[in-house]
Amino acid sequence: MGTTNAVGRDPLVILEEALIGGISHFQLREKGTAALTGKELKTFALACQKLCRRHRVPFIINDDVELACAIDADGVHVGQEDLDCASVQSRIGKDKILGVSVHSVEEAKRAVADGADYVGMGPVYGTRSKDDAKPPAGIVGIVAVKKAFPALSIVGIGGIKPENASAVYQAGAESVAVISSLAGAEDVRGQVNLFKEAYKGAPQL
Ligand code: 3NM
Repeated sequence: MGTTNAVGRDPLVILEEALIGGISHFQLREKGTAALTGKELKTFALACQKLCRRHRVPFIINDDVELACAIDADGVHVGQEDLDCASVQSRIGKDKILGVSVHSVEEAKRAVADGADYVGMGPVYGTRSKDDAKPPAGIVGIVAVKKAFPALSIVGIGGIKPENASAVYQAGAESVAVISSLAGAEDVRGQVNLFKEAYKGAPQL
């Protein structure tokens, strides 16, 4: 999530509610024309990090390896179009979390070879939160990557809500990454709980 996803609310309040609700990880993804940059972005990132640390939740930064290194974030997430994953791994060090967006078994294979700790697969369903999102792929990609790499942590992303999350978990995703369904929820804490319920009700194959 980033500041532009907060739909008129204070993004730090949304984050804190989500943390209290029990999210396992937080990724700062500050994108778009209204996105914070430079000093303002760093200040915002530090505020997010402080909240995450208080709740002992890993704080991951999307794309911006420099910022992640500067503030000692817990990890970095990169897309296929972004920096090369192996060089990110060497810059952040092996003790940090490295996530990579993948869309096929082939991309997942490379991510694993480059040292990714998890892969993000999406968009599973239709999304309005990413301008350059690919067409929704459903859960088939997750099933294929899970079959090829049973031990790999797969995070489903794109249009995921409590109502459709069970299918994503059942397909083999260890977890789901969500923007609008949480950032837009009236009761953010309650929404996190609904995701947890969906997880409990969907034992992995
Ligand atoms: N990445 P929402 S889809 C950030 O397909 C992002 O890799 C995607 O937001 C991918 O939960 C996406 O609002 C947006 O659909 C997810």
